[in-house]
Amino acid sequence: MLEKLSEGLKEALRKITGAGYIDKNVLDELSRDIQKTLLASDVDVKLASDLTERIKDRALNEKPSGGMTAKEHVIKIVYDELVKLVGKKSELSLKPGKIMFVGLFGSGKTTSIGKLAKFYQKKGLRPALIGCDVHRPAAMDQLMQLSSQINVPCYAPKDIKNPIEISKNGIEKFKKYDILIFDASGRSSLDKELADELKRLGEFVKPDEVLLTVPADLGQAAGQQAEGFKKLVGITGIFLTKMDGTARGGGAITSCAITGAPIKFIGTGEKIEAIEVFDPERFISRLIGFGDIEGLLEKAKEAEFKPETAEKIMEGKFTMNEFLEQLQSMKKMGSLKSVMGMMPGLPVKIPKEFDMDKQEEKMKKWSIIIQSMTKEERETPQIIDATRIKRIAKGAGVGESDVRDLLKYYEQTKKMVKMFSGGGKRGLLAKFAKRFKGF
Ligand SMILES: Nc1nc2c(ncn2[C@@H]2O[C@H](COP(=O)(O)OP(=O)(O)OP(=O)(O)O)[C@@H](O)[C@H]2O)c(=O)[nH]1
Ligand SMILES: [Mg+2]
Repeated sequence: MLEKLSEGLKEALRKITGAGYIDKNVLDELSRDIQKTLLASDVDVKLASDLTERIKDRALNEKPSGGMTAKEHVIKIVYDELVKLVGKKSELSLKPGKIMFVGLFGSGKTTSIGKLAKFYQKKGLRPALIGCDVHRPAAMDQLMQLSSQINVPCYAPKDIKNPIEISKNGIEKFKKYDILIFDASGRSSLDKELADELKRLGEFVKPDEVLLTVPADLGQAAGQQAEGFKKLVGITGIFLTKMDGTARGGGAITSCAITGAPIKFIGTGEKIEAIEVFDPERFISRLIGFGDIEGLLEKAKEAEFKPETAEKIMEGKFTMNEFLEQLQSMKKMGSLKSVMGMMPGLPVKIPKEFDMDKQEEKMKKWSIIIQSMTKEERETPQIIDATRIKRIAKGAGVGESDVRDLLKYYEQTKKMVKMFSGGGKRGLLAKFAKRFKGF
């Protein structure tokens, strides 16, 4: 997600870290670099230039606080300003309530409803879905299908054509449930008819949240859509979908932030787990490589990935045991790459081959290979020589080249982990991350 933007910002900051001292020239270059990378992500030109002006101005005129070096101070300013650019943090309610989803055709409403229902389910609340899209018969089927997939009850009658009547029945039917999620109709554009229908439905349902799904691949145009819905229908927040696989996410986020309707969630894939709570500070610190410890631990908890393992990895300990643990939870947790992206550490580039998403077969094989190793081999993989490779391959029922493959990948991963954990808890950037937390 947002790899180019992230790389661009990290690269700009790397230059600061590498500069001899901070002067106007260095700051000018930093501004140019940041502007360039923001524009490439479809951020509005004026927004980007105002931002870099503020960064320069503050860097030249403010004194570093709390024993920070001049470089740390500049990085902190960049971080601060980027956080402001992507909006305010909004508190996520975990109380029972009603949530209505609105959005245009294909913006990801139904998919996001599934993700959110699952999200609340994991938090111990009981969600139920109500289908109010009376215009597309297929919409009801889709919602029904989704609900059975995630084991959440759903009321989506195809024979009732009045969304208010459906809501009424649904609310009555799901009295005992905590979170009621309403899937409203969409249209190809926000016209008066759609606005009226959504308003009427809203007046009846009285939702605690009205979430607008907007696809991030619209770039800046996402903000215009959000503005339109905000004016005509009223929304309490934005669910920014399809953040994966678009280079224009920066434009989508910043333009939505301007509307004042907070981004509450982002969708990062088609799968039901591909949902993230949007928190500007965590989002930016991850983007620029300061890590997202909280996010990492939260994910670890969800995936039943032992927190001790996460901690060991952060401390730079990474034997075959941690590697196996990692392989086994990879499917649930997302790729190693995304997990690494959450770790504090040097803003280093992650090679493409670390994207393990599509390598499930290989991961299965590798798990079996590691399970065929002795305790000693797992703890000190360096001792695995040709004879041992032969034995392990035989035991696992795979070729010797598969074992070599695994050892190579393990070594590479270990190197990456070392780079990322960068001196562990005492590492320079880990120190940074801690310091920034206090602000
Ligand atoms: N890559 C990616 N695809 C997504 C995401 N969210 C939704 N989609 C895809 O976008 C397409 C449309 O999603 P739907 O959930 O059907 O959208 P909708 O707003 O309910 O559409 P209508 O009911 O037709 O108005 C589907 O193919 C989804 O898989 C996301 O975060 N990432
Ligand atoms: Mg739908």
